[in-house]
Amino acid sequence: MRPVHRLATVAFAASMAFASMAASAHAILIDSSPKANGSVAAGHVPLALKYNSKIDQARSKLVLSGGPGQQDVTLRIAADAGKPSELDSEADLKPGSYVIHWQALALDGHITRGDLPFTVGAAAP
Ligand SMILES: [Cu+2]
Repeated sequence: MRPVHRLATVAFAASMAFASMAASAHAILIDSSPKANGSVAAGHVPLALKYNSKIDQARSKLVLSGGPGQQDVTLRIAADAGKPSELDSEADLKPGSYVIHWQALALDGHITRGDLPFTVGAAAP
């Protein structure tokens, strides 16, 4: 192989590697409120799941399960308030153990899923 061909091959391989990196920019949960396995006081609880990339909020999903009733509730996701990489919601919660089952659609078309467990303790006095 002549050197010029070798160089072209390397450049092509590099561009393919870059393309596959860009295609794998699906959503990874990097922070949340409540924190995973964290605890918050009972009452009105803001919920925020923060991702490493922009989310299609209209086609993502948050389902809350647990608590005294143990039934699943689909949470309303707040419209983008200048936070395109977050899924934000809120709930009035009694003491108990909860899990948010989240499903996030990233702009690359990939869906990721995960669970965010947390505990609600007695209301602050
Ligand atoms: Cu992806």
